[in-house]
Amino acid sequence: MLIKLPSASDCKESEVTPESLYVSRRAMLGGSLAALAATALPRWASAADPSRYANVEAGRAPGWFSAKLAATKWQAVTAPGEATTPFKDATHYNNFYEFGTDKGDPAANAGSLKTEPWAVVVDGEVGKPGRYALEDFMKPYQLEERIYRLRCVEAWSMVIPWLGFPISALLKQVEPTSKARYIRFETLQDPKTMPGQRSSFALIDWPYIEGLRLDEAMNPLAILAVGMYGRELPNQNGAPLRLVVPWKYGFKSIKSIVRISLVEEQPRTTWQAIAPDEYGFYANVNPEVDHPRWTQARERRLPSGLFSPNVRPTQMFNGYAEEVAGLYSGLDLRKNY
Ligand SMILES: Nc1nc2c(c(=O)[nH]1)N[C@H]1C(S)=C(S)[C@@H](COP(=O)(O)O)O[C@H]1N2
Ligand SMILES: [Mo]
Repeated sequence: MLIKLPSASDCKESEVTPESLYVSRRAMLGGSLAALAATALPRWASAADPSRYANVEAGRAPGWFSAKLAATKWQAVTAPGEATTPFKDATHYNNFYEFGTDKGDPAANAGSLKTEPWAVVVDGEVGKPGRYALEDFMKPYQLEERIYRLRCVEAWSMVIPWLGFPISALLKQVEPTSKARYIRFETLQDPKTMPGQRSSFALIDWPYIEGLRLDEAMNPLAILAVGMYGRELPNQNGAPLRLVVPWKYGFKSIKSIVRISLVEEQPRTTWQAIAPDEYGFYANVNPEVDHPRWTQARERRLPSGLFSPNVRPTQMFNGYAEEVAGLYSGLDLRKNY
């Protein structure tokens, strides 16, 4: 395959689509699914500044989610000076290879994902392992709105208002043993509803796996999200439960989680397994450490077009250095990319 090298001065979409190079387009079968529901005023409009949520498509939240929403801590973390990415962009420009390799594929195909009922297994080095219905899994947690920058390793970025809770709260519930050093996350594996998993060409060894060091997972910025833009997660964004780690490249933020394990050894994560020279376990956003094929010094903030590419400098740890730099003191970030 011919790979066009981007010049150092730009990061156009046409030149940086690295992750999809690894997943065959021929995998995609089936057509478009569920017609989108009509736009409606979100139910929670009174709970927060409604102007932030103009044009958010109404979802079909399960009862437990609606109940939680009423007790949400709105704007628990904001992104000062940043405009929230329009809902339309955040839900129609996605990476979710289980549903295809083009940015529009997840929105077109993820309607087949069945998110109810949904079970989450917690196992490994924990005092309290278990298998929970999502509704029960969520019981102990208050939802918080976290407005975070999301920076993909492909050099585009967004600003998304998530609804979730800190992983530290989960760890308190499940009681990691003294042997636990990492947390490992696993996405649903279901070739029947995930057409990308039916491909015999894709290099991804399904299911998608991600992981964090335990101290990274304990950082208050690391959350598990069940919603965004004041509603439940759309399927293409990783419904019904996903990770969000805002100081790391987007591929760490694994979608549609069915299993969370506390483990002794560093997990073998999906992108690291595919191309270890390009994608590391840490994957901290770092403008000074380039990807072998393009610069990471800049990013395209969506929405971004030919005439207004909206390119801006990338910030160390995606702008969260104050909160997370201490996790990596003494670590060579060039070697541990
Ligand atoms: N299971 C799974 N999780 C995934 C991915 C994926 O392909 N499969 N893509 C990752 C990548 S590369 C990015 S940039 C983010 C994108 O999240 P978004 O589509 O909600 O913006 O999801 C991440 N989580
Ligand atoms: Mo990504």
